[in-house]
Amino acid sequence: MVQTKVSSATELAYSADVSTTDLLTGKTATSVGGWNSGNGSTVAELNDGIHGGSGTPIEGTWTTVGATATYNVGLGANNLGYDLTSIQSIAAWLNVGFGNQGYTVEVKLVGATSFTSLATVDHQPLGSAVGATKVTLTDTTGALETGVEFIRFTATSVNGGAGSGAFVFREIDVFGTPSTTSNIGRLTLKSTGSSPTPVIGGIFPSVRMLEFRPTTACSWKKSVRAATAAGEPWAA
Ligand SMILES: [Ca+2]
Ligand SMILES: [Ca+2]
Repeated sequence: MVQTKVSSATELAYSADVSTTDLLTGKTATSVGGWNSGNGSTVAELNDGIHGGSGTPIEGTWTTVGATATYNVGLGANNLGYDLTSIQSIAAWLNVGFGNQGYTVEVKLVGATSFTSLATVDHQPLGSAVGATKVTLTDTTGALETGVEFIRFTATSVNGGAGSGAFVFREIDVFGTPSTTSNIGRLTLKSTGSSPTPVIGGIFPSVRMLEFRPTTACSWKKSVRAATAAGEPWAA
């Protein structure tokens, strides 16, 4: 996970960077909660493709600590979800440090029953001044995660709690391509910490049984593998 963080003392510095073609374009959050709807702020402005101007009414989405928005990015062309290639978030305001930003990202993979943490962002270079911030999340592997069907953003406290710890999102853009590799049946181990590193394969001495749960109706094909090494239990 690579977090690229930039900032500007010019409130509208990143106006031209908002995308109108990312995965959230045209989508309505499937679940929302906790946002501040005062002064014209709406949740829809998180992903409406518009940065917006200065001052009120707010042309953006005013956070509260813990406010959430969940989006269904879909199953994609291959019914395997999406490979997320990057996420871009822009915050901006004319004073009181509302151009700083802090949030978490979680994803739910196709076939999964719960969300898992993808990133924690904390970018507060403005102090209490006017300005804008932009964070871009990428990964050296090319994909932040594969097989993603849902993505959830949760605002966290900024400015040391001043202004109720709030800020003003101007846009969140999520970029990706339809997955071509299934997460179903793939065993993925991740290290702990704020930036887990996926490890595919390896030795799993404690694994006795793998359960495969298809998300759509399918037929099973029995495959028998010849034993190539002593002690391979699946070849019995
Ligand atoms: Ca917007
Ligand atoms: Ca957008």
